[in-house]
Amino acid sequence: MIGTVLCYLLLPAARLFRALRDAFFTCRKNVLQAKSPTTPVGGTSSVLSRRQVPEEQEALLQQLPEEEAGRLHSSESTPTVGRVSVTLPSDWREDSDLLMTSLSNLNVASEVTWCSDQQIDELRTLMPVEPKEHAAITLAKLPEEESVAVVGSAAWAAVRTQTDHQISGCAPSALERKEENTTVLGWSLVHDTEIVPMETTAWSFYDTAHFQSFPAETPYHEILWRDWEDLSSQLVVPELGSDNGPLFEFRVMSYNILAQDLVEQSPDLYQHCHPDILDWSYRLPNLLQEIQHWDPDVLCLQEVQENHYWEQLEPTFRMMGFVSVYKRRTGKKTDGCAVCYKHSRFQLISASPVEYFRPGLDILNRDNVGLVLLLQPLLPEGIGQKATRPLCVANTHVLYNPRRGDIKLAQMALLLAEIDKVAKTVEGNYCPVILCGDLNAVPDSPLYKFIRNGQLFYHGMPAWKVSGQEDFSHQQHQRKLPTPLWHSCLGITDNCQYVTLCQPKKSDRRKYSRDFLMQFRFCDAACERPAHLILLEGVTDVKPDRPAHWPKHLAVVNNPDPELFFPRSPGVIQHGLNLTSAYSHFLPQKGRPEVTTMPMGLGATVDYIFYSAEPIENGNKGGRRFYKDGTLKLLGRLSLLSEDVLWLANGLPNPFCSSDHLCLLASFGLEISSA
Ligand code: KL2
Repeated sequence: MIGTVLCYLLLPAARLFRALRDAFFTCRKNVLQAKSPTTPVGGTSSVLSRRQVPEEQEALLQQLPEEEAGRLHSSESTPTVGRVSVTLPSDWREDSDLLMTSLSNLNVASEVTWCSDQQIDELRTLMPVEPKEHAAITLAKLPEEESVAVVGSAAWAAVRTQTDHQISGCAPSALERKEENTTVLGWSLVHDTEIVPMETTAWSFYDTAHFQSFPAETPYHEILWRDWEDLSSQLVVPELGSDNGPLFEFRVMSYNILAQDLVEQSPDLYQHCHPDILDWSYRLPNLLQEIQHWDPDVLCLQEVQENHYWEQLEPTFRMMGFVSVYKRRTGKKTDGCAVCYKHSRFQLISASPVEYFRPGLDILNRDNVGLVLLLQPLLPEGIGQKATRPLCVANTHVLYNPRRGDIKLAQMALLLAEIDKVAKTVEGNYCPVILCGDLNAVPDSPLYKFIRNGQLFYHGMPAWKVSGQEDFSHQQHQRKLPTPLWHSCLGITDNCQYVTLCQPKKSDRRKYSRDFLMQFRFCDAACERPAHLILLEGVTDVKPDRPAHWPKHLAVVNNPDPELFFPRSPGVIQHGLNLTSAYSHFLPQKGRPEVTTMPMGLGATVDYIFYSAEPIENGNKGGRRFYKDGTLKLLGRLSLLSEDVLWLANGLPNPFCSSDHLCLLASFGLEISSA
């Protein structure tokens, strides 16, 4: 009996404990690094950050035991990254709260197949604290309201008393939605009726023979360690002099969270994963905790499944203090993009969904979408008559198909045209722009260069080359990019601007192309017989028949009144947004490329955070632009990983990272000026 308990309960429990403790230290260290006050720019400017002990967190700190609060405040502390021995008794006591939280879950779990009732009873007797107490704490409910109201400073409204198991350093909120009986708490998320396999899987994974194994002594978080890179000290802003103003600091996350429907549609892509870790009930809490942990102010998500958005993500984000905007992909696709922003930090000016699908246009016949928000940063009170420029945030998930670079470029052109419209001020310049997304193109591919250099000569280019995902040069038939890339009826110039916005109307010189006029042949107005039309038999008494394949709507949907004739620049597309990447796509310390995803075990960067910068004059080498920070300053970022490191963790997703992409996180400072 004792042997059974030791083998089946205590050893797994010890491993579980080690995993939780490691997670605890990772969490704390990462947050301490990420949230440590930013070094003043050039030693002169101050960074106005709510992270310098914001009110909500201060209140929380007061609820924590003193030593925990002290640890949270201290940015110097370098926690021991846990390689915890399995000698239970001392460790058990030391972090019993953490362990108890997870062990208590076993008591409410109905599906713990490897634990008999008797074994659980015996385990209970080992618990130093009455388990029900913990279960009650873990699963305590919010007031029973159907929709969870945003209360006060909503982000932390759900935090209860100091008896909560707040893991210091983690965003200390306990979130729960009654309907799902789901609780986010520290690193463990628990269901009322069913144990979420986070705990079990996290350790039992080590023992599963068909996984690529790595030494059980090396916990996931150590393998997958991501440093916070503080870039603020590198900021040189000499022209601003010594009295440059404070900055509005905010963090932006871009994350492709892997829609569950896509997992289920392409199981072959995830054969390397244990089925349990692909389960949405396993992935959701992990994803939420990761987001909660890094605590972004702006969150750009891709592959957000619509039912998960409305039933789980949006309500949870609301409780975390986010306002969320969602755009589902067109057609039968069930996922889409979401942009969420903290309502304590931004006010929405406008939100523009962009559908790339345009009926009748082959180059835009896919169901991808984008979303462009204009946000007004909310400055803290008491800093006088100050203001910042609005911030334009765009998010997209571009077509995957590696062969169809033509479509990818056209999709990007549509998004850039919308950004141009949203971000352009009355004076004709742009407010700061942040463009996030999964672009399904690698760094230095033509698509990437187009965004970064503002220009692409594409004439005669094979379509597969655009994204750099795969080499199809050996194939006999290679689709070439058409010139011009898209039809004029799209109403978008080769500078990626809506025609109506870039050309004043000259009605006397308006010309319509034949192609443009032809698309009106079967429009509703054309099919309706004017009441006063003289009846001529066989001429004006018949309706034109719309062919079945003919689109019901006009190709131009977003742009009701385009100038229909405008000059094209064959073979070249441009944009004027001056965007550069928050990431360098290279890990200098490792001498390896950064990786944001691992399709079929091959690491690649396809996710980006681009931001507005100022081009350096004469800094154009071979078409590659060089930038310095402008109104928007890159203050830091969460380091990415290399492919070899992800291999050690069995690729993506794995028990620790619950998407097939890594999240990107960057911290920015926006100049504040006198209003
Ligand atoms: O690479 V992705 O994964 O940005 O994470 O975006 C698409 C692909 C996503 C939405 O279409 O589904 C994945 N082989 C591999 N992955 C595919 C394929 C495919 N043939 N088709 C779609 N996806």
